[in-house]
Amino acid sequence: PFLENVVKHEKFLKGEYDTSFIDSTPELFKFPVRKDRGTKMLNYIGNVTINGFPGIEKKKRPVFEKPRMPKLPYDYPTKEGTKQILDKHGATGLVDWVKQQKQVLLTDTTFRDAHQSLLATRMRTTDITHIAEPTAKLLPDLFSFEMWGGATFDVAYRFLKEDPWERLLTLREKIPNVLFQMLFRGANAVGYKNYPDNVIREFVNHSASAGIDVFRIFDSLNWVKGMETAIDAVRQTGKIAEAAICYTGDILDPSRPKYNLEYYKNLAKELENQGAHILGIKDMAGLLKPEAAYRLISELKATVDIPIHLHTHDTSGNGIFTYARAIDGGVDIVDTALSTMAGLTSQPSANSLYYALEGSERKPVVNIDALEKLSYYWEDIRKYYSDFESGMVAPHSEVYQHEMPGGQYSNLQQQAKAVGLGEQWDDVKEMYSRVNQMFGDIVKVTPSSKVVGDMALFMVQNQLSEQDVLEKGTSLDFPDSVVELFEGYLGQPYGGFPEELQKVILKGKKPLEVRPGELLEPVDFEKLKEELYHELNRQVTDFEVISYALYPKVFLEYIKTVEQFGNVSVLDTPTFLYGMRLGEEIEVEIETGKTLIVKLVSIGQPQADGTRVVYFELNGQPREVIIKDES
Ligand code: 3PY
Ligand code: ZN
Repeated sequence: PFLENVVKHEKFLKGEYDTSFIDSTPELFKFPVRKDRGTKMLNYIGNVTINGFPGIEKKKRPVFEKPRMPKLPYDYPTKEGTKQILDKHGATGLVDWVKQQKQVLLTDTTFRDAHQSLLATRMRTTDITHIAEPTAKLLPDLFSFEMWGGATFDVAYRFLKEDPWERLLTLREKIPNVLFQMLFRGANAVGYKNYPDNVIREFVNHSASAGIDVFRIFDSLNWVKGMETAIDAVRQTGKIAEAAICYTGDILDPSRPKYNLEYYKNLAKELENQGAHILGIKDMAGLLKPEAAYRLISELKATVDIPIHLHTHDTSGNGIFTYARAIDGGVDIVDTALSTMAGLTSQPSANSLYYALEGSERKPVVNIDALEKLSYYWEDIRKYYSDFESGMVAPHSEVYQHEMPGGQYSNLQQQAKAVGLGEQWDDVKEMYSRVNQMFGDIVKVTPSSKVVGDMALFMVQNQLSEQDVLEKGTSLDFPDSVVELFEGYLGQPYGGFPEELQKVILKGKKPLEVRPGELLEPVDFEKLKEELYHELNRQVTDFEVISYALYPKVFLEYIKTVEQFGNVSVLDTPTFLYGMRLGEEIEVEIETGKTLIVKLVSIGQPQADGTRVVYFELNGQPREVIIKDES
């Protein structure tokens, strides 16, 4: 690209540059042999065909039906929506509009939380972008699409080998009419630890400029101080700061008074004073029971002036009932997913809620046929990812006991298996709730939920009781995440840490009492850019620099994969996850208008060095690649 710029420069074209050094410097013309894009792609396909994909049981590529797409006339209009209201009237204009609506508004989470909670966040960009334009046309009346943030950011790099910014930019082009919403973990951004304040600001600015309109900001301990920087940063961009309270405990249970109605009312008031445009209630585990929802929402409506946006998970099977009562209580917006991506650990179904509110003046304005047609698409797409399903097939009311967030359940289950505790999964769940009590009954959501999970595994594995931890603690090597929590690196829990346990865990170390972001050295982005430039040997974008600041190792690992295999995000998902069947032919559009036709011809026997030759045809020409068989 640099040379291209030089030779296109007007001075160069006019011959005003002295370029004689080019003639006298022959080494400039020695280029490294670059593997072309086609070969890199064949290497990827050959490799996944022979060695499989991490997390997927090795098997021949299943035969999938072509996903059903809604059929729309080519000139079907894209109606203006909430995005235009925000762009024309600003954040307060949008908030006023929300307040004027009689019907309940819907956020669709299919693009983010639904697959984070059902399919371990593995949904690839191509499967989302294919349905994006029809979705924009068919659902113009939604409040927003939750389509970014949470775990999607690092999973994109780590497992899908694609660029999360690219997803955001592409979707924004295809969906111009409805607000885009992201989940933002306050001082932890889209990571698992606190970042310096300037990283938070930089991230918010770039996300806003790339297309995010609504930032749902939460703190994993409901610590308002941990949300301040993010709320302020979002307000400065002119976008919408939805500050969220994580719902935990049970306001109906008098034996658990810590998180009572007063607690939530005080927090709500505090967040409103802090500048929130919308109050989010983030019920990440699905603990908010229907009657509690009615009480909580009606009391909060009387406490704050800003609209209220409720998020729940349908794990217990009570999600629609909870929403119905929250709607009676006056909630303004609720989070739903398209039916085939809804239910269980995901959000309640939009389709079901539509029918549940038949006859109510608050029934959402949405095209039910559109919801059904779009659901067909997701029913077909979901099959690609079946190996990432949690195995939960029925409502799971036990969630009221263990209080594990929707997105954590299958993860922790995998973690337990990995350390040999698969058989003791029921003990781990029980220990999870005991650890919560031991920690003083804390909010459990990423990343604090991970700490509780780590400690539960640690205690089951080492057969420790609460008493053992206190008595033998000084000789125990606690998981790092547990030590960091008690050091104050995730902020301060409501009511403080249990002192005796904190002393045992910290072994004499002094805990933080201020916001970690105040102490963390600001990141020098110019310096980081320079560093990355040298590392990658090319110009880097600001987006890349931020990703590198957040996840240095994961980001560089991703870059390495791209160097090895090219841009694998252009492959269809069956090929990406399962490779190809013998004799199969696929088309890959490597860039707009440039399509490669790939046929898998045969696979050679393993050689003495463990490699196999894989024979392809690429656009009709024979090509072979050598793949190491890892089996
Ligand atoms: C996340 O932080 O990714 C969550 O979805 C928390 O509920
Ligand atoms: Zn959620």
